Amino acid sequence: MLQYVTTNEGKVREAKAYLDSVEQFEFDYTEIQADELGPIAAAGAREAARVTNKKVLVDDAGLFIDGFDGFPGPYSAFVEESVGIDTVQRMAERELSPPRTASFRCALAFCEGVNTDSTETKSAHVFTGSVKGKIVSQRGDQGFGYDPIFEVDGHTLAEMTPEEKNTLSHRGRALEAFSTWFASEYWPDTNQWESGTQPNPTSSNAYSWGLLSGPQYSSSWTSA
Ligand code: ITT
Repeated sequence: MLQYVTTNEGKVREAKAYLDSVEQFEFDYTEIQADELGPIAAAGAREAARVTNKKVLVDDAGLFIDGFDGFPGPYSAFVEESVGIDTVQRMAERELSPPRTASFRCALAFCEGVNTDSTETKSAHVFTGSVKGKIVSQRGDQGFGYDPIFEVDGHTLAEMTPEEKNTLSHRGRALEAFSTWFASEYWPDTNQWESGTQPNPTSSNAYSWGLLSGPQYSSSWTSA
């Protein structure tokens, strides 16, 4: 079973709509200060895996508004909690001309604990997904966080079910990249979708995705 390390039930709902063997795991990892989501998720995954010695996934996400140079980006949680999404939408409406473009990004970091022959924590693998959209007045009552003010192809993310959101969202794309890599890594000789991280068929289209590389994590998977 994969442990989805988050306090956010909305993220878990979307992960469960995509992967079979995943459960919410509340672990308070240290959030490092960084401009990008990948290193934050990777450091969190390594810490959670080191302490628990379980297979963990850490999901760090953020809204990057083009006209605000990517703000709130890695500070999205702080901004949502302190001023709220309505204020973000009104700021965008007041300061920016339409179409008020933005992207939502997700970095999903996987780590599986410590090496058996040493006490070293294994590297984290980081999978990213992003989706372009625009900031609009609130619509819809599904989803969570910034979903009501983020529109993609004429619908806000809050107007979609978790399954619909997964087919085009930042998280859906990161989950797709992760599950493809995970199946090839753990069941290279079998039908990769037989067990474990079985993707929901509605989400199995080819998506754009990316792998990050750096000292804290490795990217041993290359694009198909
Ligand atoms: P954890 O750190 O415990 O996972 P969190 O909600 O703080 O929970 P993030 O730091 O990744 O997670 O989220 C940053 C902000 O972006 C936060 O305000 C979320 O509500 C929001 N957010 C994350 N994913 C989102 C999504 O798919 N749709 C809308 N808002 C999202």
